[in-house]
Amino acid sequence: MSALLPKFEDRRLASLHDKVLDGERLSYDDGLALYRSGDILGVGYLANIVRERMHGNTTYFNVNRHINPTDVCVASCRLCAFGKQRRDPNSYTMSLEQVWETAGKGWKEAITEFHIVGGLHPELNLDWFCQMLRGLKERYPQIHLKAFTMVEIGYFARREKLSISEVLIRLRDAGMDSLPGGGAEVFSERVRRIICDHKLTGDEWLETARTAHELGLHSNCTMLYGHIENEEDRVDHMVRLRSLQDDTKGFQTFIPLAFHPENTALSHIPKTTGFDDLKNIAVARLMLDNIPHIKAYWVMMTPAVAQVALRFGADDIDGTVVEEKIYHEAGSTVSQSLRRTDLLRLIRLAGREPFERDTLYRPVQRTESAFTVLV
Ligand code: V47
Repeated sequence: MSALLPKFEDRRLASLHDKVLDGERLSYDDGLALYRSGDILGVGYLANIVRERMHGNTTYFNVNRHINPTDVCVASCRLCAFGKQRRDPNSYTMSLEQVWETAGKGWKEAITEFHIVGGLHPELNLDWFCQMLRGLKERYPQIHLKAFTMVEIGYFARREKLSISEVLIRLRDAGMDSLPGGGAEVFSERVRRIICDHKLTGDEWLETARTAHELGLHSNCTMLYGHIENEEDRVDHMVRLRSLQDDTKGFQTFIPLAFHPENTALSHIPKTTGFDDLKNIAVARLMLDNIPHIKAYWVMMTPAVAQVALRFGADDIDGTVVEEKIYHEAGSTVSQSLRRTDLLRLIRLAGREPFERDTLYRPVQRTESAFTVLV
């Protein structure tokens, strides 16, 4: 019998093993113990139990395209290499026609999602973004619009002197179908003061997400790690997301995001390691027991590490992306795009079963040039 029990290098993991097998919620202190453990295989083993209990062998992916309408941003966050000042000759802002044209470029297989985020532009008003969404829906009615981080929503509200829910309702009426998870960074105010002092606070991010969920909109959530945060900040971030999710059930997916330091004001900070990237996936799967999916975003962690992450708690590898600016401005050297066949191969060679999903995790059936979402 004992030969069948896993041997943990870190004895503290043995007691967490019982909790995981019983489906018991892990505490803040358990989260810290996981982060402090050097036994990456033990932590990954525990996370894989939960991952397989929730999703079996299935690994989700989608066929999507990112669109960044502008990189002009009033926030100047130290963590970011993407945002530029309006007078910077290297900044860009697309016209509405350019956004609609860009949306149709760079893909052959029918895509199911546009992922749209951008800088906080001082001159583009809410009406401009509503027109952008309407124009996309007119031209691509079958494509899901996952658009605007909670940070952009908060900025629109301040700029237009509207409430968060008024902004969300206007955008929803114009075609926004759900929201991505960006801009959460780490909720600790001590950390935010240094890495993103002009951004909304952690509480404001959470309240904006709560409002979106109460309006029936789904969103994702993220955590930026590998800068100046400590393990307590990471666990606190996860516990706060978990607690909101207990109330709203609106988060679909958690995406841990590794800080990329190049071309940022924090460029002296070393890059994260594969060990830390896998650890964050695994701890997230174990702590966020009420968030259905954990995404190994291949752009952020490289396709090679994302593939291994599918055995450390992740059940989603994101999509084809097509064009990526946020990580590439910050020094990412991976390709900006993977084909659907590349994703299938990565997933299958990890011994997992690929499942093409739409943004809301419904199955997608496709011929080469069209798709049907099965509901
Ligand atoms: O909001 C910015 C982060 C986010 C850097 O919801 C940086 O499905 C690392 O949120 N190094 C954008 N990270 C990416 C994002 C995302 C990606 C894929 C899928 C989904 C989803 C969401 O990236 C930003 C910010 O939190 N970020 N600069 C940087 N230098």
